[in-house]
Amino acid sequence: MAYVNIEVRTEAGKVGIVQLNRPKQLNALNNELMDELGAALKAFDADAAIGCMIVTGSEKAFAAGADIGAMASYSFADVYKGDYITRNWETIRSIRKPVIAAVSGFALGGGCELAMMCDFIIAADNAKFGQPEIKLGIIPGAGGTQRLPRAVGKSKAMDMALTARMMDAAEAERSGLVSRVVAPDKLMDEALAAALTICEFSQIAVMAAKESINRSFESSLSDGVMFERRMFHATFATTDQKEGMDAFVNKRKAQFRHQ
Ligand code: CO8
Repeated sequence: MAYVNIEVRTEAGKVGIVQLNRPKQLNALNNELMDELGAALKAFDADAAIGCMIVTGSEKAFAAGADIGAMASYSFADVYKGDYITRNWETIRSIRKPVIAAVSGFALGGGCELAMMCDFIIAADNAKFGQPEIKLGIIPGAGGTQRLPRAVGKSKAMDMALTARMMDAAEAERSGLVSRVVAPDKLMDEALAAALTICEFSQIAVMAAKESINRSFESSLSDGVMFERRMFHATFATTDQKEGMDAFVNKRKAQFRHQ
């Protein structure tokens, strides 16, 4: 597939990178971009050589939200019956390998929601997160009212969604929305280093850890712990578990074969 709204590349043959590329619109998310993003991530997910993915934007904007111009004239019937802004926003959730969001600049509305759909967020110190949909007479529609309170708690999520105020990178790190903050010129290095670290581990264990953490958001504590226990048991069926433990015992570096 030839991409127009994103740029796709790999690093070290192991990390798949998707860069949103509508700079004039601050990477506003439209159907075409979301189709391309979904296709690129699915292709990386299916590629045995790829162990981790990074989604990023430009220095000024990760993404300033859904494309307001494209949405402006739609009626309730259009958005409810049609597939606009629904058909392809959730593709990223079906990706089984880790996806890191490397966020610089604005991550607003659907941009903040897209970052939150990734597995974790590394932010540049100029990042700004927000759910300003209320200013447009709408509310968040791609999980902002659900994932933001899980990430930062009710009070901050209400504050952001109801007043439209933006959260800077320092507050986002304090609040647990992002895992690390670095200088803008170090953002991709930091994300890449994290991705390459992940690539060194057993892909089966990495996928099982991701699946188990995601399960915690969908289940009771006891069900989640039981799910984790069974996944933990299952890792003992892999050769990677034998390799990882043998390498530790014999004081050598493990060579995982993802089996
Ligand atoms: N959509 C379309 N175009 C945009 C968007 C956007 N979200 N954001 C910025 N742009 C465009 C501007 O129109 C402008 O274009 P032009 O140069 O042709 O006038 C260009 O990008 C640069 O923007 P600004 O001149 O405004 O740049 P500033 O640095 O002055 O301001 C801001 C940057 C603060 C980011 C400002 O552009 C802004 O407030 N943007 C809108 C932010 C917003 O409201 N986002 C939420 C959108 S709604 C949403 O995301 C709902 C998601 C629901 C998903 C549901 C799926 C199922």
